[in-house]
Formats: sequence, C-alpha cells, structure tokens
Amino acid sequence: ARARTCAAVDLGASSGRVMVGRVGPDTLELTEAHRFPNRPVRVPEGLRWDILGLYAGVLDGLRAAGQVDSVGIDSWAVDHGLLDADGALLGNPVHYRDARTEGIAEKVWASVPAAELYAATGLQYAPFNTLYQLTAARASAQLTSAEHLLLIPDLLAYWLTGEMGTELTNASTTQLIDPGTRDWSYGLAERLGIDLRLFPPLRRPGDPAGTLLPRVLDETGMTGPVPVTTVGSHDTASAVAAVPATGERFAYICTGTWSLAGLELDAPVRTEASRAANFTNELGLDGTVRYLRNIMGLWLLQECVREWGDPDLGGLLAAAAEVAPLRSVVDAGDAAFLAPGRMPSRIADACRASGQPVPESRAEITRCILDSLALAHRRAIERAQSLAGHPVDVVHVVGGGTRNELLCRLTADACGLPVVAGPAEAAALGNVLVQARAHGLVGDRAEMRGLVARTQPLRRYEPRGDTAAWRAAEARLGTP
Ligand code: ADP
Ligand code: LRH
Repeated sequence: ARARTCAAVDLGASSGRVMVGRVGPDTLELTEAHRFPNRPVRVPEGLRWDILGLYAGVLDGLRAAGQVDSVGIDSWAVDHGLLDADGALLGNPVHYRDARTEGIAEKVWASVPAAELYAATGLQYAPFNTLYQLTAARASAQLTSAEHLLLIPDLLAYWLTGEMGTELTNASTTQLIDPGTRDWSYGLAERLGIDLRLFPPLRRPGDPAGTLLPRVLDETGMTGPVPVTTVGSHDTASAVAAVPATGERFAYICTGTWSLAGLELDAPVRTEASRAANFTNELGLDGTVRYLRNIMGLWLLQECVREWGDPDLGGLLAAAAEVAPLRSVVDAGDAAFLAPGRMPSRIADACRASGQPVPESRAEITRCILDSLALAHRRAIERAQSLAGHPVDVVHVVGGGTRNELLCRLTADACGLPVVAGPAEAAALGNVLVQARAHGLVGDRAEMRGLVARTQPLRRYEPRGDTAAWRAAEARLGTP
C-alpha cells in the first residue's frame, strides 16, 4: 500500500520538535528530525515567547526532515501574535503565564457573569484564556494598531505559506467560540468589545492551509509544491486524536508541561455543576468535544528541577520512588502554581498551610509532586465520568509524562483503573495522522486510533491495592 511522508511541527511549552511521519494504511513510523528548547524570556514589560527562535527551530527541523509530502503545525493553546496592516508581527507574543491577566476576570464578569460565559462558551475559567488576555490588552498600543490576530500555529503557518487562517480546535481555547454551533460567539464578543474581525476565517482539521513559500523551500532544501495541511492545531487536540483507544469507554490524560485529564464526548456539558468543577469543553476532530480539566502537570517538577540546577531526572525519580507514599499532597489543579519561580518553597508552603508534613529533600518534594499529580488525575477522571454520565474502564496516558514510570504507576493506583501509557509523542502522531487522512491514506478516527494501537509501543499498568489511601489524601485537600 501507498505510504507518504508528513512533517509534524509540534511546539510544547517546554520544547519544540519537528517529527517525520511515514504513514500508510498499515504504516505509522515517527522519527525525530529536530528538537529544540522552548525558553520563554522575561523582558521589562513581562514574560514573552521567543517566537523567532522557535520559527528558526521549525525551519531547521524542516531542513533536517528532507523532502516531505505535507506539513502540519500544532502548538500550545490560547497565545497569539498581533500583526499590523502590512502583515508584520507587532512584538513578541505574550506568554500565558505572564501576570497581565491578574484581576482581569473579575472585570469581565462584571459585564458578563461567569455563569453566562460558561453557558455561551463551555470553557473553564483560566486566567490566560485569550478572552481575558485581549481584555487585559484593550488599551495597549499593540492591540489598538493591530489588524490581524494569529494564534501561534496559525502565525507559523502564515510565515511558511503567506496565508492566514484561524484553526477551529485552537480557536475554541480563546473562549470566543460557541461549542454548540462550532462558530464564533458573536454576541459575546460584541458585549465584551472584542473585534472578531482580527481573526482570519476559521479553518478545520484537514483543510488545505497553503503551500510553502519559495523562500521557505529554498531555506529548507525542499522542492515545491509542498502543501501545509490544517491539523488539530491545538496540541491537546492532536494528542487526543492519537490516543490508542479501542472502544468508547476510555479516559485520557495528556501529560507534559500540563496534565489534561478527561473524556472525548459528542456534545458539550455546560451544566452549573460542570462549571463549578471547572471542566472545559474544547473542540476536537470531527465534531467531538474534549471535556477535561487542566492540572498543573509536570510544570511543577520542571520548575523545581530548574531551581535545583538541572540534576539528572532519572536519579531524582528513582529516589522519589523510595520515599514513603502520600505523606503530603498539594492541589495540583490550583492556579496558584501557574507563575514561574520558587516552586520548591511554594510547594512546601502549601503543605504547611494544609497541616501536612513539609517535604524537605529533593526526593521528598518530587514524590509530593507525583503523588499530587496522580491524585489530581484521579479526581478529574472521577468527576468527568459523573458530570458527563460517561463511565470508563481504562485510562490512556499520552505525552512526555509516559516516560515517567512512577507517575504512570501512581496514576493507575490512584484511579483504581488500568493505565495504558503511550505514545509519548501523541501530539505529533495526531498531527501526522490528520494530514494523512486529508490525503486519503487513513480512514476515520477509530481507524487512526487502531493504527496507533497496532504500531506504537504501549505499556500497561494495573492498579495495585485499593484506593482508600488516595481517598484519605483527597480528604486532606478539601472538595474541589
Ligand atoms: P510539552 O509538550 O508540554 O513541552 P512533553 O510532552 O514534551 O511536554 O513532556 C515533557 C515532560 O516529560 C518533562 O517535563 C519531563 O517531566 C517528562 N519527561 C521527558 N523525558 C523523560 C524521561 N526520560 N523520564 C521521565 N520523564 C521524562
Ligand atoms: C498544553 C496546552 C493546554 C492549554 C495550555 C495553555 O500544551 O495547549 O491544552 O490549556 O497549553
């Protein structure tokens, strides 16, 4: 059978990579062409993405990939570049961890109550939702003079092709989309004074997104035409597309900088109970909804490791495995952990405040983080099932965190369900598969997932013991 070569540009908050996928009806092979760090930069006005550095990494990666049949791009959500009337970028995109959105939500809720926002958009409250970022920037010189707003993957696609669009799965994280109509929430935007004309027209996974510009072909050593194909450009949408589930009764956890834990549904859940539990309804492929909760994820560990001067991760995890379990836990869903800096002492403070032993050694702090993540996974998956009325028998863990065996094992124990871990590069695989599908090489979602399950190494963790200890730890944290 035919097979084709698709390049996946996948930018995570901690690293960017260009992966090369060889895909056919019975083939799915992924190799890494290039990986580069994603290091945000603090300047006097705040925390910024080094977007030119990332774009240079993308070009290096495409050159290393060699000639390909198609290119797709996904990245972290909500962030964007503002462009002037000439199509030039106005400044470095603001990082979603920047402090500019502090106190902004309360202002928005004064004109549109939080319950009404949730009913209209189904989106969780997170301070960084694009809606709040745009409100924070309202009077800024950049936003006032901007003619176009491009979400990060759409900005890179524009630089590669010269064509502008707004990809739907990522647009759903702006909090300006109605998950029922899967179109802009026009009335809401008008009430909030957000000009939707900044966004170029919506495009959907599978749509063509132009071809590489002659200059880009030159720089990457490719021969044109090379199409850019729209994928689920939100990295989480791409990752969920590659979850190797074989039925409907599954939950997923996308573990990387974040843990995104929840379900794939046919329709959004916009009940008051769902809002109170801060579950989000992001849009996925083929009319699906990603019903999930954002958990701080391995960010907590990344920030500690950074503060400790980058010790070897393997050694740290081995030591953490020897520490007594569930001594102290923190609420890994708490937005208090969003900002960078001083993470070990912030974790110690949270343990002290809840009357638990304060973790002191690096191994103890690491164990506290992993126990806390597993506990947050348990809570999200349990709540998602009851709020959506959708029971599951298995938890699929995908993303970089699948390389952390202790985390996978603790997650199985905490959930009291088997965990199937892998693939680690789920977002890149989902990206490649959607390109392949647009080019007629694979069939529907179930077929894409079947192909991942047949071809990628997966590891199964059976739950050990009962979940009593986890329920007791949960009680120490209160209700959320
Ligand atoms: P993102 O896409 O958000 O940048 P990734 O999915 O690449 O994140 O996951 C990165 C995380 O995966 C790291 O922070 C680290 O905790 C974990 N990780 C990566 N490699 C390993 C490894 N060899 N052992 C344990 N954990 C790992
Ligand atoms: C993960 C992710 C997540 C968003 C966050 C901003 O990379 O896209 O789904 O909530 O970044």
